[in-house]
Amino acid sequence: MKVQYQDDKRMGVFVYDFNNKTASDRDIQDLKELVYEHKIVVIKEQDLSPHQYCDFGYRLGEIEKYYQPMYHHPEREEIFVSSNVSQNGQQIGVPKTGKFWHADYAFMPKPFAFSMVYPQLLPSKDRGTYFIDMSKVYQGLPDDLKSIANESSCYHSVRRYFKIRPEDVYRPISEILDEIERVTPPSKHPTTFTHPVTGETILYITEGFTYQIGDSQGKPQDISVLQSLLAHSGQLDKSFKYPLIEHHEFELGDLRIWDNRSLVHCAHYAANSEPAVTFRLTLHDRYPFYEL
Ligand code: 7UC
Ligand code: FE
Repeated sequence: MKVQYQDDKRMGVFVYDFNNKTASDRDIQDLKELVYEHKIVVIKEQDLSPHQYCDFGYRLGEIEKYYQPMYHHPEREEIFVSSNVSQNGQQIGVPKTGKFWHADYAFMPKPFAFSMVYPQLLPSKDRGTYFIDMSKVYQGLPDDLKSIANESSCYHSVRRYFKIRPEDVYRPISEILDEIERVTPPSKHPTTFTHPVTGETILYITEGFTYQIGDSQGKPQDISVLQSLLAHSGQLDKSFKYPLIEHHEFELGDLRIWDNRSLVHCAHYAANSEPAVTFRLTLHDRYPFYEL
């Protein structure tokens, strides 16, 4: 495999000449190290069946399938399908997923170390992802916010972005809301944690999932503190012009892997409804998600 580095202004590296079939264990190890160090790795010119994609995923870590079957690929339940295309009148996967600032599974007790997205069908333009490096955000916080963040924890829930399923039609909304709280009760994570590999301090908050900040004991704090931390991160900037926001576009054949501990992301969809399909895999590595 061949690694193409970028200038320091943008995250990520490109990897060419990578073939999972012939890759050594050393190559796989190198890839993982690139993800930790550069946060985004785009492997170019990939041509993988769903099975080959999963084979690759299993070499990088422990794949965890999404908790809701509605997202699953019909042949491989490990693959999360984001798609606005129906086949023979049947919707596969879920349209317009992740169109809000989040980190994958932040609302769960153990979020993923790595997320990978492999586009299958792309609109002619405007399909990509916005990313923010939350370790950079932490570094830039004023001291008073830094110490508040270091001494608090946050609560995260999927409730605002839970997607109504076809079978939910005609159900009372209160029943669905109760089900969300039962199946995915809020998760509590420290507001900052140390990345187990890079040692960086991450500000772990997302506009989509984080709904409350608590003191060191978890007692609710004024919401304005969380709002102010979110504002510093750029996640409230609807124009996406905030300096730490990076837009990374997709090209067919790209397989993107990113560090889901340090980055928050927001999917970017074309305004029209051109067909778009991506396959996602989410993985754990052999480290705890965070060290306290
Ligand atoms: O449909 C979606 O946007 C899925 C989202 C609520 N969860 C993605 C994840 O992995 O946290
Ligand atoms: Fe996501």
